[in-house]
Amino acid sequence: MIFYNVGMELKEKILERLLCGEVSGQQLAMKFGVSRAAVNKCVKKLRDEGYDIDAAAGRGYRLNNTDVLSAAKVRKYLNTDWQVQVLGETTSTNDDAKRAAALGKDNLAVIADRQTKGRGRLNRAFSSPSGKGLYMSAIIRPNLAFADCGKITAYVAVAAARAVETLCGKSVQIKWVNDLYMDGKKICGILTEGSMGMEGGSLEYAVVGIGINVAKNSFAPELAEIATDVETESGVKIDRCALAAKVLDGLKNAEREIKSGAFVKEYKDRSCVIGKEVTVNGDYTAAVRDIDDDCNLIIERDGKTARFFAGEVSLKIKK
Ligand code: BT5
Repeated sequence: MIFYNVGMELKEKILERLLCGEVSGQQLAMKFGVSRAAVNKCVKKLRDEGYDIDAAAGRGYRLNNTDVLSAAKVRKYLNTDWQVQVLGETTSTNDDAKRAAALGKDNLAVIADRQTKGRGRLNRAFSSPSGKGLYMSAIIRPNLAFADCGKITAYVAVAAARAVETLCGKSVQIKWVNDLYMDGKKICGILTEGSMGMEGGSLEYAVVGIGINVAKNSFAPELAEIATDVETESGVKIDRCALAAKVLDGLKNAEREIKSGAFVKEYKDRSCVIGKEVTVNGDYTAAVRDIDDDCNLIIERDGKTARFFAGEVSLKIKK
């Protein structure tokens, strides 16, 4: 059953209904208490946005193409309660979500078809071309003390890995701390930003930005060596709306899982760095020994061990 939000535009409601199968203009008009002309106008708008909608005489409207990003379609797949905003283009969905979080929004996911200034950690660029990936930032407000906030990115990595793996059937590894890999190449990066309450010393909100290379992509030469996409690696075309919903559903237990650390075992099991030789910050070579219960990295160099928090270092796995 579909629940229509009171604030939803008629166009979105019609799209949501079309996603469930063929329906006549008359049925739509009656269902939403509007005129046939209003329905026709919305169908025209949807066609202008790229939806391929047939209108067969005596039968009704049928939606043919489905790989279009839309809030209605993400909602169709969701099993949990999220507000979803879909944009054609934006600079960075993390910036959009941070602005909304500062205004008090919660449970909101901002998704864009492309980003003109998608970014990773330390302001590094994250390539975000149209039609190729899922670029999404979600506002979460788990009640966490400062000490637990370092685990947010790791938790999101596990949620995203599970979602991709469920939909494409191919296993996903995690490169500490925020990258997802398939067969030795990066398919996804995660950028967590947030705000701490000054008085209580606890998290006010976190914006978790997730960029997943979904469809076959021809990466620029400097990226082609290290990046890949889910379709190339698994042979499966994942629907971006279904993927968005799966990731969001997986974020719903953030507070409980981060506090209990229940996800850490899976984070470690998926690690592609434990036991490997790595280059740290492009500077020196070390061996990764373990990841601890707080998701810190433990390395060994010249017989001495050192522990790193998320964000402190960048790793390159040695071949
Ligand atoms: C990340 O940082 O990979 C985090 C990326 C987060 C992107 C999401 S998309 C939605 C939200 N809005 C944003 O603006 N950001 C978030 P980091 O680990 O620092 O990796 C950055 C490095 O990954 C770059 O320097 C490139 O080497 C590489 N890279 C850039 N684009 C890539 C892509 N599409 N796929 C794989 N690797 C990429």
